Amino acid sequence: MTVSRSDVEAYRRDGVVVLRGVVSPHEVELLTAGIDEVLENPSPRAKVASSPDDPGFFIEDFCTWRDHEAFGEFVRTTTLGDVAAQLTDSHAIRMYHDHVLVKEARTRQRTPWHQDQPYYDVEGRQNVSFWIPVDPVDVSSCLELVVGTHLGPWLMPRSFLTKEAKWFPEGSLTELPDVDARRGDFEIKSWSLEPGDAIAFHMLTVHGAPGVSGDERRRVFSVRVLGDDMVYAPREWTCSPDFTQLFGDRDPRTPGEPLSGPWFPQLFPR
Ligand SMILES: O=C(O)CCC(=O)C(=O)O
Repeated sequence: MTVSRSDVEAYRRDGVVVLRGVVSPHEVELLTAGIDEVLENPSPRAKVASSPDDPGFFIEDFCTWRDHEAFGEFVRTTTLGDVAAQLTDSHAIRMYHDHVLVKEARTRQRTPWHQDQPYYDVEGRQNVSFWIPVDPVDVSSCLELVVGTHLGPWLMPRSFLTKEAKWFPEGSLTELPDVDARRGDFEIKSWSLEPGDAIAFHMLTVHGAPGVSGDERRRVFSVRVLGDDMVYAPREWTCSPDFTQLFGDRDPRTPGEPLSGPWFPQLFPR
């Protein structure tokens, strides 16, 4: 799987690039089956991210790939590790985690603007999140990403619905700008996507998403991967996803070291 020079340059310059047809039809089938299983039987980590009066429904789940064989096959066979190695100039790529994000038809709830890395327990710059829809996504319902924000700074993470500072302490990071109030001041990217397409973005790229209109369903599997300089950075607070809850007192990670163990398989080279 060779990524074009212009896609690599776009990723490094903008912190986001769209990759057309990078997921095969069989892989789309696997991801669809896995997502539908998660919807039937969410994990204890699942969160409803829409309010009760929303005409639709937004649910997220995390770290589900080991519970669903369809996701397991995807993780064992995907070539996205090779893609990430090229985007990040890494020799090796490991899985960090999966994230299922489903907005049912007519979901009004926006995904607020945020960066992902401040919620995580990893440091380093060589990383990629792949946002992979299994349904066609119109540009009006697509993830939106603010070009160049992957260069920093880290911005204050808050809980999506109640806006609480549950990660970094109040005042310790700059607040996110009000992107919606000043959209003209930012370069914002989003696309219409078909199953098989993916958006690759950096864990510091500011992104958000509208609700979904009409009868569209927006089922997404996202896989987050780590390149050469990414290391475990334990925090004093509970991160999202909360790996400590999965590991109990058998956390295989060493502070300052790359992640290893069965939750973090190497995706490239195989
Ligand atoms: O799918 C969404 O609505 C938001 C996605 C997101 O925030 C992410 O993939 O990190």
